[in-house]
Amino acid sequence: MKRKNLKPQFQWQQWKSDAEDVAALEPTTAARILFDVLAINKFELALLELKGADCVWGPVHTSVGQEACAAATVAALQPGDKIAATYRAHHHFLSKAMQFRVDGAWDPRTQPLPEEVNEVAQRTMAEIMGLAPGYCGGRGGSMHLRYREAGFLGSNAIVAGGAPLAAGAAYAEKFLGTGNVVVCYVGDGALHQGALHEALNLAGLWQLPLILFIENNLYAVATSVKEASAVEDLSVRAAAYAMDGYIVDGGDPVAIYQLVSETVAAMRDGGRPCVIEAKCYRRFHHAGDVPGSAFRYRTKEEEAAQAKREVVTTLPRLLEKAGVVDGEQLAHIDDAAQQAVDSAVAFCTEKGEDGSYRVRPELWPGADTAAVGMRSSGDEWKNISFTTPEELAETEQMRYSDAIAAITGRWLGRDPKAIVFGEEVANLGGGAYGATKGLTERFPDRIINTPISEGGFSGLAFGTAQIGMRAIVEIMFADFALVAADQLFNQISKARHMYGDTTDVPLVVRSRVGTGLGYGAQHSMDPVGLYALFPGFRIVAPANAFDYIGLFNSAMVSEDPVAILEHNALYTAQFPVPVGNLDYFVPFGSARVVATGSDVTVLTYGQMVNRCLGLQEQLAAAGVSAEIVDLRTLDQLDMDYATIAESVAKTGACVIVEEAAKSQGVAGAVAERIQVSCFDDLDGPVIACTSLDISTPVSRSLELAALVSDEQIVSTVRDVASRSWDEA
Ligand SMILES: Cc1ncc(C[n+]2csc(CCOP(=O)(O)OP(=O)(O)O)c2C)c(N)n1
Ligand SMILES: [Mg+2]
Repeated sequence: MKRKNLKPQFQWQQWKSDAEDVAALEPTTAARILFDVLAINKFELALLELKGADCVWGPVHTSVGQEACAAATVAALQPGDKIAATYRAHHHFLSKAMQFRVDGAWDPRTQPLPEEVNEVAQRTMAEIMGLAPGYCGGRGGSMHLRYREAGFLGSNAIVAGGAPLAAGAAYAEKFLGTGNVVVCYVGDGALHQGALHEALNLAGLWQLPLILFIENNLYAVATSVKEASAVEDLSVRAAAYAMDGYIVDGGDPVAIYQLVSETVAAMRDGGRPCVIEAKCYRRFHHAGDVPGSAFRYRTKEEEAAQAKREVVTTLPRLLEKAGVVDGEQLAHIDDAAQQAVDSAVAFCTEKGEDGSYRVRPELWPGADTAAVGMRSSGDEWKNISFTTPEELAETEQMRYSDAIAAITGRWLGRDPKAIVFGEEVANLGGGAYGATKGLTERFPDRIINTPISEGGFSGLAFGTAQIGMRAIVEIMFADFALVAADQLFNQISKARHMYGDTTDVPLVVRSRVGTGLGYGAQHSMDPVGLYALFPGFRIVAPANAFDYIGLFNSAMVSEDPVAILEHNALYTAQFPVPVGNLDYFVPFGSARVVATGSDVTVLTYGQMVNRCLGLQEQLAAAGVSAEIVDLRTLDQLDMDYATIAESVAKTGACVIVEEAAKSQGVAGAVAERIQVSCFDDLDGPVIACTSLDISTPVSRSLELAALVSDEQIVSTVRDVASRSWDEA
């Protein structure tokens, strides 16, 4: 056996500064880093005091001990660079926001504190305390901070959840040629999450301008790195993703600054992404002001040894020794930091008669604003006129899948920032089912094949959308949404509301509903109820090519995420579409009566519209006059209850027909609303006619038995029409 030792292709280095490096640091930069370190430290201690006075709702995850990881990194960034952070993010946020508001010309050694710094401290503290003047109106709080203008894309309460978004932001910066880079902060605990590895794989694959900055503070809550990982130097994993890895002392801001400066400069020039691992330590337990030793997962001795390394004490001494600041200047900087924090405390709180702090009551957001900002204002469709099929004279037949490819191509041609991500989308002559047919040749840089990582590329697409691109994500089978669930639902769907309506999420997620193919339990789900659980999503299920084109056009204008559910059986079907016109719009929130009737209202959507229309004759033969309504938009906020109510007022009876398994559909929620709002018009209960409440079996006979059948639809509609509720 021949054996050969292989050399890793990528470098893995440890950086440590010496006196020369300190002396070489530009004095204003050094002073600025020191100011940030002191301000962050004082800010956190003030926050803990306010927590003690019951002024902060929720956990306080402080960055005490880790201040330099933010201060020295941000000092090496440009205002246009972006940060995506973990939930322990006060330090990143304060540094980035202060950098944005106060440029590098401010010398904290001698000049007075700029009012902008006070404002940052005030609004950051207000956000963390859940108060209206905060950056997200108090809704996001500490774990969901966001300040778009400053390039702070969000702190994130899902460990590693922000990594795909960071990779996506980096993708967009590279694609748009801005020269900006993205820093993604995570803790050591995040290194064991799939989302992080999917993001790193994509960043390495596409050589994105991304720094993964690991603050390895040795613990994730009370679990040590040793207990969680076979390797303690987590940056070794960088090599697996074609990245360089670096280890640096989190208490060595000079090394951090130099390292970030050099790697960022290389990246702006097309260099590869990297992983920086800062070995650091948090003074306190995971949250609050008690030390970790109180919970016995670390010792008092370890904490005492680490306390000596805290940058808040070492950096002033280091800079004084190097002659960068003198004693008087140190006092000036320390004072300025204290002033900023005092101004924040005074802004957010007042002292009660007993001398204790309390929140200024006028700063609470009004209860009436709790549900504000779920959706965009709708202004994006303000100047758009909508079309009905009746208005279009000349039509031609078009395959449903061809309509998808045609309208996608239309948008890629019209909007240079539109882009498609998905598995195999650039292969097989148009993806797994022809939805990108002919587009790879026309738009080779925007039909992007992804590795099999639904969470990674959905989150990455979300990140591109945060930087102004308009991404279309194809999820090959709808069931795979569950693999991407954190990105689709915790991140994409919640982002607008969670960040206090400070962000648009222009993203289209297309997905195939694969029932009736013998693909079984994990490829046959109709996920409509899943998406509907998260009201950030607009959901459409076009029943024909005409609606597909019109609804897709509306989706591509939408500032909210839109899920388009495409039933497999539709792809090969032909439908009339207007000749030579792809530019008409079908509105969201507009159901369509596709057959009029007087005995019973049948609400349905997607492929089931065509099935129900096909059963009209049988129903008529049974003496039933059914009014069939294509719901078209399926999320509760957009559900067209006006059209539904009008129909129910006429018929007095209602059946909801859907192919989804009973507990995975929307019939339950729709029925509840109809029963409440149309109670006086109804002769009896609203009945749901759905597939069995099981995951679809493979066996042809069992799949048939599972899915809602024509006989079942006809008999249910007939029974409800004849007011035989027991039979229905
Ligand atoms: C997906 C997910 N799992 C678990 C948690 C609960 N949790 C919050 S923080 C945390 C520890 C994170 O540790 P680390 O990444 O090392 O960051 P650190 O707290 O040390 O800064 C855990 C388990 C979470 N927020 N998200
Ligand atoms: Mg940790």
